[in-house]
Amino acid sequence: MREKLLNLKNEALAQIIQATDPEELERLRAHYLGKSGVLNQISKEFKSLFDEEKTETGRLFNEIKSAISQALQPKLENWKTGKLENLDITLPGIRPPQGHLHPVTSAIEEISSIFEKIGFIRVRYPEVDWDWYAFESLNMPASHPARDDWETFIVDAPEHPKLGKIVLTPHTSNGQVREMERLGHPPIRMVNIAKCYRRQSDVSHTPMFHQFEGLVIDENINITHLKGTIDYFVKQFFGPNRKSRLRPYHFQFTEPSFEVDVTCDICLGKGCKLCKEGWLELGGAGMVHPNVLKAGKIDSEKYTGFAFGWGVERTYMMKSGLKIPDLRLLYSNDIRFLNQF
Ligand code: FA5
Repeated sequence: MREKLLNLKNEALAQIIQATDPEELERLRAHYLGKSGVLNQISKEFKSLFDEEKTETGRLFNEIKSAISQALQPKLENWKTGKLENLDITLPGIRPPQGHLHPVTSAIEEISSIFEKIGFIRVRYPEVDWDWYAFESLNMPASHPARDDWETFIVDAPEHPKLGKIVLTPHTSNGQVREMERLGHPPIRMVNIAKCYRRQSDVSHTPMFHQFEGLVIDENINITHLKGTIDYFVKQFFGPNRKSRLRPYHFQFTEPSFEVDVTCDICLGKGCKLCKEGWLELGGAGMVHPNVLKAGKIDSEKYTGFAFGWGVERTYMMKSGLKIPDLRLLYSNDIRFLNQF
């Protein structure tokens, strides 16, 4: 009996809350509280209860009857008088909680659109790829010491007779030869943005991060095109008062190779406590090595090209006003941190 009464109460209150017109409310009142309504029918079953149960069940019965009546009455009154229950239309609305894109996703969208404006095509290549594309075709034969820099995760799977082992791509440069194969011939202007993986974790390294890789191949491409493209990106992404510079460096797949720096957002190149003599390191770049063009079956006598590859997270951190003390925070899924962006 107790179960039956409690279920009845829940069912009645749910129907009253959902009722949208006075006729429905009247029908519910008759159904539950009327002379031949459900509650009166139940009260007839009281006779069969033991004496000790009668008092307890009677109290519950009265409570439920008055709960249903209290839910019905004001709603019916309001309909009759034309007043809508608890509704003050002069109060400001309550904004429903609204999510937003992850800062790294926003950065990827911004980076893509900056390069697309000057004719680059956004592409995406596998994040789990063959050794051939990640290393061998990039002028890094098996057991070349330069490979160590990429601290690569190798998948425990059978090797391909020609393409070698399967790796979690440690950089987006695996897209270079893939893009040459896709298009077959220059001109090539790609921007490849994808996840990369390395066995690294500290304040400036995450085991999973993103890179964006630019690759341009055509006739008569030289370093001035590389520098011009970098300058264009730096002004668009960081602002017109920021500058870039190329520093000599070494990568197996570019010759000559550079590291690209951008002026510090605090001191704008003068030098301060937060930067190295006014400059922050953005990433690698260089002129595509002839061996890489050969691996992509492109005539290295006729065509030249440049490439660059930078971390999305680090590049985003160098934007004015963003001070992220630990890169790993970006992937900690802490809503208090992410809400700030
Ligand atoms: C490379 O990965 C080269 N493939 C870049 C390149 C492309 C050079 C084309 C020449 C031509 P490097 O290992 O320096 O280079 O990484 C490039 C950038 O990726 C770094 O500057 C940094 O911004 C980012 N990066 C590298 N490892 C991590 C990591 N564990 N966490 C976050 N960002 C990282």
